[in-house]
Amino acid sequence: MENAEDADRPAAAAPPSREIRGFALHDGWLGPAEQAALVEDLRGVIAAAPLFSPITPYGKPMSVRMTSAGSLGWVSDRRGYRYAPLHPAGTPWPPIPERVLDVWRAVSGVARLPDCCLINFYGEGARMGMHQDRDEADFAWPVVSISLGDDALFRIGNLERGGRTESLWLRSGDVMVMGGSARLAYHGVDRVAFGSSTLLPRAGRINLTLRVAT
Ligand SMILES: O=C(O)CCC(=O)C(=O)O
Repeated sequence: MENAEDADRPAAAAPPSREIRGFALHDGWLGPAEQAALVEDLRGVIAAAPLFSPITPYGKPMSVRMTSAGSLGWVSDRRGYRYAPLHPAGTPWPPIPERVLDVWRAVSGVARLPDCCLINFYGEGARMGMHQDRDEADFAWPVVSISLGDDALFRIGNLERGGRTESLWLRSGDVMVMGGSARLAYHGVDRVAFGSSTLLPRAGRINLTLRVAT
């Protein structure tokens, strides 16, 4: 078990291949075999904690389906956005696969491990509106994103809603660290190029975001 001293000690982070507005990109961090192994791990997670279709607190259905691994999962319903210890079916979330934690260890630059891995599944036509990730207790911890499957057009905004934005394509195997000045930047996914990857047998995109929620 991690003690407080270990948790505080920063870990060395692999240098990113590029940085856009503080979003640190590791292009093609995971090779095809590693991506396939991760998908197998995620099949186990989804068997224990099935994907569900969340609704926003305003009653609008989200187009992505989601589930989580870890001691906490992110949920959204009429009661609001929050981290919850149980899946909507009332069961605990399965542990975060070790292979996923290995990515965090390599790129996050911190020794504390995430307590939530949010799994977003984008089927045909799914997207994610511009938002900030701000349901976590302490924004000093980064969020690490892993992309698997179809290419996604990811948009980066500003610390306030609106203003000039920049977009980039996230491809299968790409890893991105949202920390420091990027941690509270608005971001979203405008569209997914459905069928652009052969990683998932019926196409689609999986995005994992690793978060320290508490
Ligand atoms: O799918 C992505 O690349 C972004 C996901 C995201 O922004 C989120 O889960 O908060």
